[in-house]
Amino acid sequence: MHFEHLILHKETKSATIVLNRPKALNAIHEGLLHDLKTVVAYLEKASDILVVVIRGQGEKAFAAGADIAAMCDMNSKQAEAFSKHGGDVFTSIEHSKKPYIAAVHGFALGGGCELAMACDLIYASKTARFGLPEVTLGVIPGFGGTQRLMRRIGIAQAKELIYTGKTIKADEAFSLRLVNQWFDVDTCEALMEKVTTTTEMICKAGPCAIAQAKQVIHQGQSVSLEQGMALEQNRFGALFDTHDLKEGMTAFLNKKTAQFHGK
Ligand code: DAK
Repeated sequence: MHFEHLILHKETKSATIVLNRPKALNAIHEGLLHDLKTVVAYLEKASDILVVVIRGQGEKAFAAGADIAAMCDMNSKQAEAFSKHGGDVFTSIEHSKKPYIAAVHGFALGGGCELAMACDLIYASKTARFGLPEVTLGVIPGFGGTQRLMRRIGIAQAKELIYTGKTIKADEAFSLRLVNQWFDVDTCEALMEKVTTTTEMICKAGPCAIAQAKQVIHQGQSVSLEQGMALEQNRFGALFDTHDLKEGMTAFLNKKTAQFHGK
């Protein structure tokens, strides 16, 4: 598949989406959003792909935000449409059956940070810099940042980051629990090697179970504990109708490695 603003690498069971506008630090404009929407929809249907990594092209940035040059002359209607377009694409990542991992090397600011937060896991190299500097431009985060940041790190810390627009390093992002892990590496390639350890573990698990776990955790965020437990019990039961569950449990009892087929 060919895209104008991103590159898709498919490995045996995983895929990597590379945001490919390095001259503009992978800033997100309509064209990149369009490509992202297409590739996410394509990967959703690709039964051979079990986990997806997103990274930026080049050593400087994951993505330095929404494209300021493209936004500068928008009127309110166009801006709202742009915000909705980005919001919908990022939500399709959050709602995907497959885990998405943001591999952040360099700047993940504004829309770049929002894209990372739409992913399930965020791993960072020591060069990573996170922030939502929108207010310094006279705007607010428009791709879900006001909502996802507080859900990830709590309302007080989210307000501080959003009101100040400050940029934080990988270790601080880790202590705020914005990122899952940061690694003492200074190249994107070295970060990707670290990320591979996790993608390989996910690829060995049952895809139906991963999909259900993702959905239940996500839906559980906005319901009561009782409703969340009921959801979990329902999905737990449903997995007993899958071949994957029989395969996983039979393989364990026979001391073999399970061969899952995602059904
Ligand atoms: N947009 C467009 N171009 C960008 C960019 C961006 N976000 N960030 C960097 N670039 C471009 C620079 O203009 C420069 O282009 P040339 O001058 O070479 O043509 C090139 O990338 C290299 O950048 P620098 O020369 O600035 O590189 P430095 O290493 O000196 O600085 C930096 C790196 C990341 C500190 C700096 O580039 C920077 O501060 N960039 C902007 C960061 C930022 O403010 N990001 C947040 C963007 S706002 C909404 C929808 C969405 C959003 C909000 C509302 N609605 C519609 C309501 C989201 C908003 C954002 O994400």
